[in-house]
Amino acid sequence: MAAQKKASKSNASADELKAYYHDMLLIRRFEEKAGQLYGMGLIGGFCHLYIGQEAVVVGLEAAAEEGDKRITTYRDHGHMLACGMDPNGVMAELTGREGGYSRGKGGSMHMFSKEKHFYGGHGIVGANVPLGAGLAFSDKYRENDRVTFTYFGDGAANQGQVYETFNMAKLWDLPCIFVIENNQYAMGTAQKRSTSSPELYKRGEAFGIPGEAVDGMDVLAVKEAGEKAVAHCRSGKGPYILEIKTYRYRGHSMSDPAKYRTRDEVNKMRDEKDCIEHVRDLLLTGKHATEEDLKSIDKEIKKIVNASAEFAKESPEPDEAELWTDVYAAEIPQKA
Ligand SMILES: Cc1ncc(C[n+]2csc(CCOP(=O)(O)OP(=O)(O)O)c2C)c(N)n1
Ligand SMILES: [Mg+2]
Repeated sequence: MAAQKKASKSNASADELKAYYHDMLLIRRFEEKAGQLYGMGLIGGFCHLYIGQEAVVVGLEAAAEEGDKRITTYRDHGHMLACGMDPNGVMAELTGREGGYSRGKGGSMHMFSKEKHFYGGHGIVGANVPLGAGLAFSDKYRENDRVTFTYFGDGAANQGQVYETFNMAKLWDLPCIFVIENNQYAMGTAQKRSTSSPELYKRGEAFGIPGEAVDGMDVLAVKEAGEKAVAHCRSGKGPYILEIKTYRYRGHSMSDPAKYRTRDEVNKMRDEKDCIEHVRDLLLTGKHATEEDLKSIDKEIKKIVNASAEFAKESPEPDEAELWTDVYAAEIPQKA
C-alpha cells in the first residue's frame, strides 16, 4: 500500500500509464493461457509462470533503449513479451511447434531473439549471470554505449558464480545491470530459511558495485530505479545491482502445489499490492482513462492471447529431420 501512495504522486502521462497497463496485462493473460494449455496437455516439460512479477520487466524495459540486451532464467515468458517478441512465436515454442522461436526444439526455457537482443531463457540457476557479463563485455569491447540487463532470482543470488561475475564485472567496469528478482522464494524455500544476509542489493559492496532495493509491485518505481542504473552503466561507471522486491502468485512451476506458504499470504499480496491493479487505480483516479478505455485494452489483449493459442495449436510439430539442424552454427564467425 505504501508503494501505491508513493506512485499516486507520480506525474506519469496517460499514454505512459496505459502502455504499462497494456504490457503488464498482456503478460498476465498470456501466462494464464499458458497455464490452461499446460493443463490440457498441450505444453509439456517445465513451465514457470511470471504472474505477479509483471512490473519488474515492464518497468525496466521502459528504461531500456534500442540495442540494449537482456538475459534471464527459466521464468522468461514475461521478459520476451516485454521486449517485443511475438506472442505467437512464444506460445508456439511452449507447445513445441515449428512456428516457435526455437522451431519447437527449445520449449519454455530456451528461446532467443537476436532481433530483440534477448539471449534466453536459461535453466541452470545462476548460470546466465556470467553469460550476462559476457554480453556486457562485448559491448564494452565494441565501444558502444549499450547496457545488458542480467536477471536472476533471490535463490540464484546465493550461487558462487554470481560473485565471480561481480568481481570481473567491476574489475572491467562492464555495463551490466544485475537485476535480482526477489520474489521471496526459491522453489519451496523462503528467503529467510536460506539466506544469512537478506539485503541482496548490498551483495556487491565487497566489489565496489552500488545497489538499491526497489518496490517491484510499483512499475513507476521500477522504471525510475532502472533509469538510474542505466545512466550509471552508460556513463562508463561499471555494473549496478537492483534488488527488485516482488512476489510470484503461482507455484514455482506448474507441478508445484505450493504447500510451503498459506493461501492468505498470497491473497494479501494480490489484494493489497497487485501491480496491474495499482496502475489501473492510477489511470482511473487520475482521470487518465475511463472504465470503457480499460475494457477495450482488456479486449484487445484477449484477442492477441487467443490468437497466440490458436497459432500454437495449429502450427505443425517439427519434422524429424529437424533433429539434425541447429546443432552447430552454419557459419563460423571469422576474425575481421
Ligand atoms: C544449479 C541448479 N541447481 C538447482 C536447480 C533447481 N532449481 C530450479 S529453480 C530453483 C530455485 C531458484 O529460485 P530463484 O533463484 O529465487 O528464482 P525463482 O524461481 O524464484 O524465479 C532451483 C533450486 C537448477 N535448475 N540449477
Ligand atoms: Mg525466487
